[in-house]
Amino acid sequence: MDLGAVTKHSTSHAKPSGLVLQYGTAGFRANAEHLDHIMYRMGLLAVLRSKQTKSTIGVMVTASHNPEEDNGVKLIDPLGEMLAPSWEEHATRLANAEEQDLQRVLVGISEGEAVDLQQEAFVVIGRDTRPSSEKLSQSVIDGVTVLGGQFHDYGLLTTPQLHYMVYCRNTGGRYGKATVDGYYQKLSKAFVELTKQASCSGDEHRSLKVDCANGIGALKLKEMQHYFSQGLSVELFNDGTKGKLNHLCGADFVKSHQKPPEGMEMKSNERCCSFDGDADRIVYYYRDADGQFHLIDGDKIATLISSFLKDLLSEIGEDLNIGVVQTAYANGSSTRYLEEVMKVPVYCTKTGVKHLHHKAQEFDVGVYFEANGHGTALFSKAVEVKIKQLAKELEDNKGKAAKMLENIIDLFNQAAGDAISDMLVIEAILAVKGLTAQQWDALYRDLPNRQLKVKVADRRVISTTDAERRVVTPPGLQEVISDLVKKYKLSRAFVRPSGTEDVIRVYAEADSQENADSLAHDVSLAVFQLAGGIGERPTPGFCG
Ligand code: 16G
Ligand code: MG
Repeated sequence: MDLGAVTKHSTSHAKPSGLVLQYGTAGFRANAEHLDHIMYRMGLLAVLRSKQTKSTIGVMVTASHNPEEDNGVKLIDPLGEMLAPSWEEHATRLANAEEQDLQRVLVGISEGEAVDLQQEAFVVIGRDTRPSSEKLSQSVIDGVTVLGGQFHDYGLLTTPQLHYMVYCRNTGGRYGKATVDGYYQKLSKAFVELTKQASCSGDEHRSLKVDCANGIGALKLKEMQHYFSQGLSVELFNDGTKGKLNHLCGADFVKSHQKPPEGMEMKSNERCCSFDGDADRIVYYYRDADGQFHLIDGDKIATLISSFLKDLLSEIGEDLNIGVVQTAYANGSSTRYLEEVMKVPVYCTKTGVKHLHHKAQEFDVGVYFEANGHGTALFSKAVEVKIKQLAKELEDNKGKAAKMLENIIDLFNQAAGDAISDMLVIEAILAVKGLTAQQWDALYRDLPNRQLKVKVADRRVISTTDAERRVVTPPGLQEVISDLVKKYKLSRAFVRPSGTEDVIRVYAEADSQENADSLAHDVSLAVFQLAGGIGERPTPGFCG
């Protein structure tokens, strides 16, 4: 390690003294102006991680659904997964080291992790369409090169595409070709083959309206659409030519405001969906004949997918287990439907994709989705091999089911939740089953719910247990919440510190919207009073 060079280059990526940032749920996020030193240092860290794992590591520059002025960065581990937790801690320490401590912290990480400095390092880099992203990704490259790492800069990519590239590169091309074209071809081929099986069930030409949040999803879908146009035509809105990234549009806006994005013309009963700013989340929606808006969120996506997979798995009859993983935000109706009607086991983990992903890997087939639309399905290697073998050997119904599963495996991005891949899976399932968005939506009715935010002096005063469903500290808060919940029917509420914003999040659901709002408000007040609220007290009707 040329520590002199590290320090010398660091002066042109100087850390504003005193600035402290955390590697949060999905990496660092802040106003883009505060991130130059973070990018340089994550370049350094990616090299150490690459040497340690003897694998390619990814660095993605994006702040997902955050406002355009923000940016962020996260590292991608060898199998396309989120960075290991112990390295998140290294990332935070390295990011916050003052200039004079940088060398010491870097050496500390390298020695503590027994990194072989002679080992080669390779880092792949991607970025979203934010105006700040290009310059920030140059700073990552500076960090990589100063430690002697090799790199490939993919330029503009969706976050899941970079996960895919990392996974391909570390599995010797078996998963797919590590190029954008390789990604388009792999997914489109699987999609077109799957939907061919639908043509026997009276196929009409399928079309879908897509709100791209004025982000990278628009660019990539434009490039990709001719690959799958035989099966689906997409009409793009908020494609970045006019509007501002994530502003009044995108999956996060639609889910949290439960209304359509600006800039999209919706006729009644047309199927529409929204991506977020880096295209790793998707939600669906439509307007009914009375003009009423209906949201089809990640929970309903998980239900559609797991029900389809469960039927195919029972058709091939190999006693393969399927599990669904959700978080506390999953609508109570979805959990009840999955467990009681579909008889599928459901598990709850903490918020954040890494937790869901990890749990889903315990099953032969693990479907995970957050209510906000981030998710995918994972197939164990043994299941994949079995299915491919059956698909090759059999011509009967079992063989047909195996062929469909084979295509589904190829169509899902197994490295990360992916709006483009999920969209194609959903469109294929709807086509094969001959379902409209309304029929899909009618599987169950969501319980009315409300999410609020409360500002507190220090959000770390709230700690939780039981997959964030119960509060441990401050003492007494859980008892108050439990008493409030008892006042309503079909009710549930929980609070947790956000991993991406300096706030406490409050979630409540109940038998009516009025009751859900009132419960959310009461719980917000309790948080404000018992957890050191600052600023204005929550008032009824306040929609944080
Ligand atoms: C990040 C997470 C997302 C989670 C959200 C929660 C990833 C890739 N993204 O966007 O899964 O739902 O944070 O945000 O893990 P919060 O902690 O502010 O509620
Ligand atoms: Mg995102």
